[in-house]
Amino acid sequence: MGSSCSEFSTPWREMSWSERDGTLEKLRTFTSGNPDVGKLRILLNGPVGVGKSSFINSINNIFQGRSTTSALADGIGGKSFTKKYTTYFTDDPSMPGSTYSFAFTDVMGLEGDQGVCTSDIINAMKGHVKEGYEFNPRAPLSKDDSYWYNNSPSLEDQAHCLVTVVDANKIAIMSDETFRKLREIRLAASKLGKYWIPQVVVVTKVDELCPLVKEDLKRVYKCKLLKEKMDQFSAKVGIPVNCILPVKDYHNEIDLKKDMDELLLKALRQIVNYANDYVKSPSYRNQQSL
Ligand SMILES: Nc1nc2c(ncn2[C@@H]2O[C@H](COP(=O)(O)OP(=O)(O)OP(=O)(O)O)[C@@H](O)[C@H]2O)c(=O)[nH]1
Ligand SMILES: [Mg+2]
Repeated sequence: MGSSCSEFSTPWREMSWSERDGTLEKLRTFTSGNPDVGKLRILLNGPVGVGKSSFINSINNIFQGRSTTSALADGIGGKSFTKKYTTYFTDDPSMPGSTYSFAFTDVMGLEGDQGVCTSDIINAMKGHVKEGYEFNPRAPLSKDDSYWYNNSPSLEDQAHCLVTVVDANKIAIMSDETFRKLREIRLAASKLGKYWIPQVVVVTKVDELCPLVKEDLKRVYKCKLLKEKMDQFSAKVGIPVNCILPVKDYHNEIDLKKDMDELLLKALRQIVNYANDYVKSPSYRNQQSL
């Protein structure tokens, strides 16, 4: 890293850096393509402390036009700070009481023996986990727990896009165990009956990976190191690189920054499109539960 950071002469992915306002407007007025699904549910997962909650807060900041803290992020890594299955809606400031047509579900991080069990994430994906459930790393949610286990989830209870969040700086040192868990979750997403839940990867903390990117976020697609990390992650988990999107979350900024918003909204637009394709597909229209 540091001075050894090198760049491609031209960006390897096209990015106009002037789509924020247009994308924001489209997302503000967007409605789900399936009348049975009011809110597209985006399920976040990934290792502890990678910026899952910060990503939700960042998106909320953009839509509120100011700094917010709805999905509380933690300043100290280690154990997972988020412990409950919690769904976050984004308020529409132009219409008090109403929220936009996408919602994020935040779950506990999955690293090591202090992380959430993969079966809990898989159950969350299928819509079996009820709102407010507190994850227990030592014991996954049981089918017999009728208070917290939803036996007959509707399409709306299920995840419509699985978003795996990873820290750009940690990809090289992620344990085999974490990769195994991520792969298991990915395979489960592809094996839900004949249905395939779309998956997107959000790579956070790109500012910490490379000083040139930290200085100017527009250099993100020129950074060789980041491209290497994304390729590495893609190969290990089996997710195509075009489904992997780098961002810098809002964490210590007070004011909104346009380039950060461009990357965050590019990611959100792809996530919402995939989620909508999923609920719009004729195979799901009449399907009540998995
Ligand atoms: N530099 C930088 N720091 C970030 C970024 N995203 C998140 N952080 C910081 O990383 C730390 C962890 O962020 P969280 O959002 O709490 O992570 P999490 O994945 O929700 O963590 P758990 O709920 O504990 O699993 C916080 O100190 C954030 O401020 C980013 O893009 N860049
Ligand atoms: Mg969290």
